Amino acid sequence: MNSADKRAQRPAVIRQTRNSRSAQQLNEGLDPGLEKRKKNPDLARDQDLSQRIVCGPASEAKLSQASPAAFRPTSAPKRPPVAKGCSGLASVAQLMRLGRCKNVVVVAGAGISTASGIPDFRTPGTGLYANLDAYNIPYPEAVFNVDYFSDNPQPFFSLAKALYPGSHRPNFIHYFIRTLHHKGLLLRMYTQNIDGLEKACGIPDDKLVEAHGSFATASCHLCYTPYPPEEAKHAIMNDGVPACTFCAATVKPDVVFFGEDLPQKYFLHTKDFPKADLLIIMGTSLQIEPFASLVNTVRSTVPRLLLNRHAVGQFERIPLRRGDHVELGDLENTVRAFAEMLGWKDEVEELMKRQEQEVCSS
Ligand code: CNA
Repeated sequence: MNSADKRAQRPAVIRQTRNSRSAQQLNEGLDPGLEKRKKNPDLARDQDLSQRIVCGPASEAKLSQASPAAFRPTSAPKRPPVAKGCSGLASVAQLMRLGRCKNVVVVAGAGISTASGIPDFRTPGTGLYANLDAYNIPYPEAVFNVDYFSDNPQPFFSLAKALYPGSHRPNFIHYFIRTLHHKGLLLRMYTQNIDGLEKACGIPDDKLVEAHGSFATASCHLCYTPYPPEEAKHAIMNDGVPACTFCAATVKPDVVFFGEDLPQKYFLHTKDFPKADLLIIMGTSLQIEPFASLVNTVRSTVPRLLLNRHAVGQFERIPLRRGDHVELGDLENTVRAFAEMLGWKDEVEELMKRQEQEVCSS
């Protein structure tokens, strides 16, 4: 059976692909600025940021076109930090203490794992996009471009070596989310992260949607034949290239690349978001679709709390949507403050200490 037959035999499913507009254009060969960006990586980064925003909801696109500088990593946030004493955090903590939030949806990105020592994408200086020289690629997103991978898997494999689960441990933020689950308040966590730290801290599988896949499984990037994940890891960690046992094409961990389908579990969002009574958005720049638009699908009366270093997406707007709250600053400090307001700090710390000790002693 050839790979086309194999693809035809896959069950009919609803498909949603991971996208940024720039990646889409590159896949379609419609990217007139590519040559210029190859010569000037700074221009590449700035263009990628602004193009990606345009692929969000139309209203957001309008906003970003009017003020593209707001999305540049080096510019100061437009929104001043919220004054102490009347912060969004305190308002939401009060709602939670009153028992008004029993179906909490958490949407997270790379910013929840920087405290575990894993760089995010876009933080200037430390983010992976600022440190890609060593990978010798024409533009940052190439590392997650499936066509580029087909020709040259090495840049992704080099990055994978750093990101493979095992060398990093969950931090207070992950354990805070697990505590939400312990208290019966977590409807679901939607993460863009591929580091596996949500599972490592004990958030159960049925409460977790890893929207951009993970390293837990691996398969052929062409015919999708599954491949033993431990063997793939062994090959990649030893600078080898795992090859498909069926068609000999390169195997990759099932991390979702630009243009690839999101896992079927992602579609739980159609049930979860309308049911949510609180949305917490943490550590994401909300630049990757379709994930970024999820935050617009809760009911209009539902409070949304953004915890991040700077305002992103619709949260840059002033005034905010009624029920929107923003708390800016270092995420671990913010989440510690949140836990304290809820009276959960000791519990989270205890849970974290116990589990991390168990891991150390096993
Ligand atoms: P991003 O675009 O790099 O954005 C991260 C956001 O978090 C930025 O707005 C940062 O300002 C913010 N942030 C970072 N550290 C902190 C901190 N300590 N305190 C407060 N805010 C902070 O990453 P996104 O997740 O939005 O982009 C989606 C990509 C990133 C996904 O496809 C992931 O697969 C990919 N990624 C994942 C990991 C991981 O698994 N840990 C690491 C790097 C990239």
